[in-house]
Amino acid sequence: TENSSIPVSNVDKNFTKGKDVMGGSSHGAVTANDIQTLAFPSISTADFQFNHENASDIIIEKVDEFLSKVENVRLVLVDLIPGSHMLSLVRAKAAQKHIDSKRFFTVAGDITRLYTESGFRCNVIANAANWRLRPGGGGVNAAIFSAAGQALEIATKKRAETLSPGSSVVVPLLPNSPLYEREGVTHVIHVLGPNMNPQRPNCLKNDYIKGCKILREAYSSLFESFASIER
Ligand code: AR6
Repeated sequence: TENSSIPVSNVDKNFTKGKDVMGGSSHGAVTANDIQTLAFPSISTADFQFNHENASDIIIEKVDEFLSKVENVRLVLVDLIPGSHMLSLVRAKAAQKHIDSKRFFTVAGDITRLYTESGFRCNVIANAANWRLRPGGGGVNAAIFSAAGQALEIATKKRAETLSPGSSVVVPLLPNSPLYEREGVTHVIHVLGPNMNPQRPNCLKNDYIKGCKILREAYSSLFESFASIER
């Protein structure tokens, strides 16, 4: 599905100032858009039907842990759905925990159009993938594979054939990929989260002990992959 008509709302004021920047850090001040930024969707909470309260607790825990270890990075949780339940849960919990709102915030919009729709540059985006790392299937996976062009499929296959739940793989984009050219996205990180949907492979049948463990591993793996990308 093509969702490009949905406006980006709720965009944090901290980054819109840096709109002019594209590799402009050699002159003058570092602006918000120069900071290594990972945009990520909420893993497992739509098609994979993971409980939103549990998922939002885990996002907050993992974001907090990562930001206290790694400097000069920003994390942005993105959801296409206006008035997203996940985004409101996460925003409330982030405020409660006093997480620095310049380093972690939420954006309502299409993760494949953050720059063109809001002037917000994220050099890395995460994908809530499937275990075969295949395009399509709906959700954010279909959106990212279609926005990046066929080259993403080929580049992905070079890195990995499959993913196990809780793990991730970094795929660099070629400069001629539409996502790179148009949005400034240099890498996609595929992540496979835990699945609670009986119609999808590896269903955990509401085992939230296992499910939460795998979701924690998924975010740890995602953030470590992000930190490992060469600047
Ligand atoms: N931009 C930003 N967020 C989005 C977009 C988008 N273009 N599209 C969806 N979301 P889901 P999962 C949000 O279902 O639950 C796929 O078919 C969505 O609102 O994409 O991990 C894969 O192939 C939700 O908050 O991923 C797997 O088989 C979040 O992205 C399976 O679904 C994740 O929703 C993975 O299921």
